[in-house]
Amino acid sequence: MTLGDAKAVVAPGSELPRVLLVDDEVSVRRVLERALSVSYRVVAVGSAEAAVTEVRGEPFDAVLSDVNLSGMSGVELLRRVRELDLDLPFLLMTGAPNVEHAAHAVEYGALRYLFKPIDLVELRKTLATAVSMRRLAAARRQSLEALGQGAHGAADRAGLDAVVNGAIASLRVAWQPIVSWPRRRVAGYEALMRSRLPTPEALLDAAESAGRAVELGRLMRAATAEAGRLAPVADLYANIRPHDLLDESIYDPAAPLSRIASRVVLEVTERASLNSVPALKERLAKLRKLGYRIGLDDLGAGYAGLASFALLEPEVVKIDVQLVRDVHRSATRQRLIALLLGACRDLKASCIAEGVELPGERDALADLGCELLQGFLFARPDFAFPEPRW
Ligand code: G
Ligand code: MN
Repeated sequence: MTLGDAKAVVAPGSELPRVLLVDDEVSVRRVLERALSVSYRVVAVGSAEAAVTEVRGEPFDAVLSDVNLSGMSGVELLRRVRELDLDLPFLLMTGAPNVEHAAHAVEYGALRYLFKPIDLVELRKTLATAVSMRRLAAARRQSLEALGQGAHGAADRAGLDAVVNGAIASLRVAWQPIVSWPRRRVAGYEALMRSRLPTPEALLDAAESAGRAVELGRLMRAATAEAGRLAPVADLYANIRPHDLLDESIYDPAAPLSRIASRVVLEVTERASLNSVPALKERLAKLRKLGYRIGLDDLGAGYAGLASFALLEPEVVKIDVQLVRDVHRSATRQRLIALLLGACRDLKASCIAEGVELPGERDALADLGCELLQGFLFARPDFAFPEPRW
């Protein structure tokens, strides 16, 4: 190294990218450690458990791991690493090539699958790519988060599973009162999903991407039944999506929420179309036979709201915040809400206006004859059943 060399001005070791090398064979560790230590700070460990401990400590720029570790496979180690670090590039090495296994590993987020004996030129190239990818991935995730997109932040399958597992472990039910304004009484509480992800939408998106939306729905229904036992009033409102109607467990009379079905309004929100649910009428009939009432959520927000009205024949209709906002200042909104209230009356559905934030909105809705109201004006959602402000 000459004085003119850029590396010469860097304090020894301080700026070298850190690589975690995991292999239970001492000889492999020794060879690779020696080969890489010129360009990397290598931490070599002999077991997956030791690797997890290392990842918990100082951050690494890449992991290079054997596929067959005693006690834990390389892919399993990758999943554990993703619980701690969503961006850490992961390279797998194997002595026994297996295409199926390689494809699986790559699906879960292994950047490369290298075959032993390791070609050191290829390894150096791959590691250099990995280190720059790590920096890009972190920057990309931060900018997506700043834009409010990709809120779950996972870039691969192992990361997604880790995010969904963490979110599901932190799943909680928040409650928001639905009030009868003329009576100054709480008419029910809506169960709202909360987790360590920033919004319920982020959790739903992550679960959907991971193919676990049905599982999430089931867990949320069970959590609603469990938390609902402490409710100070009878009526509980639970949100379901069209895919939940395809889950047989929702029709199981022994399911936790089914046991209290006569207290529950299932609010159906349309993310996917209700038209994609086969035998919808029979499914709704089964739910009603269990004792559930059916609610149509967010009427006025989507494209298919009125069609859903006809498909669901709901007992309860919730008018979306988009129609409610500033209703006291808009004759058009007043007319539209009056129309919906008329339709609800004719079809014997009760009607709830949601997203009420202003006294003016509350009074205009009351004047129109909408008695059931929900929104921040009365109470924000909270884990302990919040008392409304009157
Ligand atoms: O569409 P649905 O009723 O499922 O939506 C409930 C969501 O609306 C919850 O996430 C809740 O926090 C939010 N919310 C409840 N009350 C208000 C409100 O008064 N204003 C706004 N903007 N959002 C509300
Ligand atoms: Mn709802």
